[in-house]
Amino acid sequence: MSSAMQSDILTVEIKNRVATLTLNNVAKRNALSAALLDALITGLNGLDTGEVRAVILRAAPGLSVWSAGHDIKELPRGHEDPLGYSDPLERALRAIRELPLPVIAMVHGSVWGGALDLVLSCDMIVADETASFAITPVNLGLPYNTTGLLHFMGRLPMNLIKEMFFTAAPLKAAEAERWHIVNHLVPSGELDSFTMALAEGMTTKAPLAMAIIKEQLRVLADYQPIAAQVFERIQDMRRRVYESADFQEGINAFLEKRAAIFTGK
Ligand code: LCV
Repeated sequence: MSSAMQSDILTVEIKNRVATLTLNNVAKRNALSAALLDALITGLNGLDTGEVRAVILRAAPGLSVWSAGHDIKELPRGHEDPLGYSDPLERALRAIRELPLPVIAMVHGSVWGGALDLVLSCDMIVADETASFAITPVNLGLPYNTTGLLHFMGRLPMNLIKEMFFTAAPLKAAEAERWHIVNHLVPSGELDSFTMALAEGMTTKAPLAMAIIKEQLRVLADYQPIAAQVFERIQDMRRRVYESADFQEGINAFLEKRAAIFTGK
């Protein structure tokens, strides 16, 4: 049984109770624009019909970039939290985390910035030797958001988190396997078949039990008590960063295709 929803930047194909969502904005390296993220959220929300039992999120075949991360051209420019609760990327992360179906990120190519938060929000990650993973706010002068940092803290050791955030350097596939970022690292020729087999293996399991266990794990992992005063202090510190000249410089440098020169102001 196969059906497909076609939009120019995201496709949804359903086969053997597995829905495959493909990021398809090749020209923009699957930069996570509001349009692409809204299509992703719509695609995900259309799957909870009982016909689908597992989801694969992938990029179009053959791309060297899985996703270039948040669309930098759409980042709010100062005086507004660049990764606020209603940002399309944050809505997409919640859509994946709250979907009552297992979601596998299938990664071929490089993953940048907020796309790493997206991949880590999936329930499992299968990658091949071309995969790499980078988190890049220090390239832009952007104060990453608290929810996002908690996502990383729930998955990775603090020393790795700090190295990745402070260097913005891509972590290569073998390193990602060593740090257990990926569930499986497989040869690129086997990536599609391995991932589909993993997904299909879950389609015969009890969907109600799977959905409630996923939700229990989400609620328990996300339960991070934080004092209101601490949260307000963090938001005040973040505001000073996203209102800084450095943040403007970071975005301008990307748009002008040049290296940024940060002054700490
Ligand atoms: C808009 C893009 C992008 C893009 N946005 O191709 O993590 S945080 O906090 O920083 C968060 C806010 C976040 O996710 O920020 C974004 C982090 N992403 C990055 O820093 C990656 C930026 N992109 C690149 O470094 C390169 O594009 C890569 C290495 C991904 C691919 O390089 P390649 O040479 O293959 P181009 O750079 O030529 O990009 C092709 C087109 O896609 C646009 C880019 O502007 C270009 O458009 P034009 O053809 O109009 O010039 N593009 C790429 N990434 N994140 N637009």
